[in-house]
Amino acid sequence: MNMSKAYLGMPLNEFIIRCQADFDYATGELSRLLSHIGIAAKIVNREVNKAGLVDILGDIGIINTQGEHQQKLDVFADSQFIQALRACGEVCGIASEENNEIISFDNDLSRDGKYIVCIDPLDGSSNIDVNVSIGTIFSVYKRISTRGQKPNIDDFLQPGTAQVAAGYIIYGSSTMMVYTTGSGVHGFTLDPSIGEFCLSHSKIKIPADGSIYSVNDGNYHSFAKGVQHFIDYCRFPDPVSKINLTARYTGSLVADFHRNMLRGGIFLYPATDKNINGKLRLMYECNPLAWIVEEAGGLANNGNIRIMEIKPTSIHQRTPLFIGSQSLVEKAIYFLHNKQS
Ligand code: P6P
Repeated sequence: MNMSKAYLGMPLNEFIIRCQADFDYATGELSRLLSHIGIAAKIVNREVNKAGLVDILGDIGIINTQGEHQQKLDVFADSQFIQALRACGEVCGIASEENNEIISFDNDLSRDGKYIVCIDPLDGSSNIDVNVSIGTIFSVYKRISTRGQKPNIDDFLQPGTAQVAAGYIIYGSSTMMVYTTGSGVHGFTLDPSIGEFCLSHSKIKIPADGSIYSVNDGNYHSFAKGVQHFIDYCRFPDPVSKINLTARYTGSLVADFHRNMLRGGIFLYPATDKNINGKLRLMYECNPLAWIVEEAGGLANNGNIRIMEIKPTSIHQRTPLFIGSQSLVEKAIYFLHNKQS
């Protein structure tokens, strides 16, 4: 779509449909899929916003595939996005953080679906009870297997470069949906008075330089020497440029990423003693955010290669993550490879 025709305040569904013309193969299926994600996001948002008032807070005593305590809102969000994606009829199956195996939508409508979705229904859930922003992250691929059949694992183990859509919802001081389909990154803010996501950030670009670094400093001792040297660089003013970075870390990936997208900065979750392959998951955290940041002019790397070039071997595999403003990610990778002692 000619972005000049997009006006601030334009509702998400209208924007999606108008952009549909950008895609040779789009005959409305991707538009319908994204619209259904928006519907589920509004429902999850309603529950997140009143989590403190109803008995939906807290731990349900179940450990998920990641070995993390499932929170009630995690389970609710997972069910809402599964329901919405099954109902849209364009998705034949999903991989979700909350479910060990892929979920095939085994009904006539969905079996013919053209897409698969990888999703973290509610990322940062440990922050739910303390009212810190949390988020949903999703990634959309075209299926490889024959339409009409159940999807198989190969439909899901595609590199991030094969994504056709990627996005996140942040449930924060306001609720926003940010996504890309390869024609830039666009942000929509939920207007509760009309229950619509409305265009608020058109063609988001991450500042090439940034003054924020986001890392769990408690892991400093177990980082590789190059990472420790990069963090030391961030902590002290650059002797030449005198740039002095600011540390910001919420423990909620979507919140830290979104702030850096708008202000500039780097988020890093390197390998640690406890998570030797990093903590964050490739398929439904790192790949979608990597495409979004690259579309916005930033970089996303695992310390050696672009995140989106990693060939997946498991739907829940983890990866180290360095993501954000180009200059800071390049600097981090430089330290990682040249300051190892
Ligand atoms: P740590 C939340 O559990 C999460 O997956 C991301 O949202 C967040 O960036 C990260 O883990 C925080 O991990 O080890 O710093 O608490």
